[in-house]
Amino acid sequence: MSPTITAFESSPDRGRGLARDMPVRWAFEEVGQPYDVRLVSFAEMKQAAHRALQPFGQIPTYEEGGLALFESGAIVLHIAETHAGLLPGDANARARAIAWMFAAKSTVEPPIVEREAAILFERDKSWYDERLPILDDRVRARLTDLSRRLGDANWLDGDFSAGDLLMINALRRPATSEILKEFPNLAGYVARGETRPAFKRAYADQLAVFTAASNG
Ligand code: GTB
Repeated sequence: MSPTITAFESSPDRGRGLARDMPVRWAFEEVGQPYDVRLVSFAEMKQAAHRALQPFGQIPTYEEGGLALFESGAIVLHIAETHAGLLPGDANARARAIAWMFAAKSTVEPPIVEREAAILFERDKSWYDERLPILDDRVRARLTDLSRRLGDANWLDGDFSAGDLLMINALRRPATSEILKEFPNLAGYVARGETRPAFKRAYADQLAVFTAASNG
């Protein structure tokens, strides 16, 4: 039986692939694993049945057989560990790819998300104009180091891995788009990820959900 994930019934990102079912869909597509999607409304996400799968009342979740998982990073790691294609076979290279997954989630993504939250929720606050440049610089500092490490390589460490998948996913957030332009190699890195056939299939599938909801 195929695994089942949850995604927004009607995504607030209007089908731009910014919600966190996107990296999970992308991972499934990279490894060639078919999957089912159960769409949930905001109200359903907050109910006990969904919270039993996702304690914070969010998407995505993952269910297969006796296993239920939450956290997009943990789900991508599980997919990568149980299928060929997203983690190297060599033990040391595999450990390094997993380190890049953690770097994406715990070093690069947090300042991006913090900047995004300020833009969305603090625009009318008295401190906003002073705070935004501080948040810009925190993002810029991470991207400076990442850009230096990537250099002119295609991917972070050898072949494309789950580390690249999560890193590109973090860099795709709109809060990065202006600052990303200052780092042409990172902009190219994101574009390379987005041209992968697996990315395109995942993107099209989540866009189809939004389009169907809009037309329905
Ligand atoms: N750490 C968790 C993970 O990685 O799985 C975070 C999951 C998460 O943030 N889920 C969000 C959610 O369910 C959707 S992705 N939110 C509902 C809630 O908390 O009540 C975050 C997201 C939402 C919307 C946009 N957007 O509109 O652009 C982008 C990203």
